[in-house]
Amino acid sequence: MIELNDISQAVIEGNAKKAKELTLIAIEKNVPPETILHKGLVPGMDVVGQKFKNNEYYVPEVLIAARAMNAALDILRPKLATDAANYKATVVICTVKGDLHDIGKNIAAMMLEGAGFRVIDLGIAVPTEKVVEAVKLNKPAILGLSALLTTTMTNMKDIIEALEKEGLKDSLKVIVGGAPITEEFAKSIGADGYAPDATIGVQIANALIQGIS
Ligand code: B12
Repeated sequence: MIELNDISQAVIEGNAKKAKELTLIAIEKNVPPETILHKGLVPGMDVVGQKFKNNEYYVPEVLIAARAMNAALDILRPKLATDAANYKATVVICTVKGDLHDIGKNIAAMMLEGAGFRVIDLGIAVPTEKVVEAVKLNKPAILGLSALLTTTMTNMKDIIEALEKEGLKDSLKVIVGGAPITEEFAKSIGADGYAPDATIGVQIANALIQGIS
């Protein structure tokens, strides 16, 4: 019997091979992908975050754990995805300029995909001009922005201002997320939604596209 704790442990140890193997075994045993994500992988990363905070882990250990987490997410992604014909709306998502944290953004992207959105992921440390370009090109209903650093969260404001300047803001809704973000901050920069986690992100995205259509 596969223990979800073992999956958490593989992330904590930064053992990508084990994290992938255990995720595959769990899928074979019909453990729902959402359960593997929320009861296995995410709690593992939470422990890593705690250890980093308490100076038990340093950047290299965190990086190795993040690789293990992302390797397992790669396996889960197709299991959560919806087929192309049934997309509800397009979401462009990225981590903002100067910020390399992508685990939360990847989870949000995956959950949105699983909920029926077409997700265009621009990646990490994306310059404001690139975001604006991608909005022009893909005309998404929703733009999802992630920032994990207090020094980079202000770049979300720059993006919203740039979209306003180009006359693009009225045609889409912006959802912001990431550990330092708060509801107040989201409001203060003119975002349409704040997602403390990916599940709430999906709920907000669903509510916002109803408002659009
Ligand atoms: C992993 C990690 C790293 C890894 C990142 C690897 C990777 N591929 O992502 C590495 C080692 C590279 C790293 C580097 C650094 N890090 Co770091 N890192 C973390 C850590 C431990 C975990 C973050 C994480 O993945 N959490 C798990 C995910 C699942 O949670 P999440 O990101 O919050 O996402 C959820 C929600 O927020 C939400 N969400 C997030 N984004 C979005 C977007 C949308 C659209 C939606 C809908 C939802 C959503 O949904 C997600 C899932 O539910 C945090 C600690 C913490 N408590 O957050 C520090 C932390 C963020 N890092 C920190 C720091 C200081 C750094 C460095 C500056 C360290 C250094 N000295 O070099 C560098 C900066 C590099 C850079 N330029 O970005 C600080 C930030 C402090 C601050 N106030 O700014 C933290 C808080 C640690 C700490 N307590 O000091 N880090």
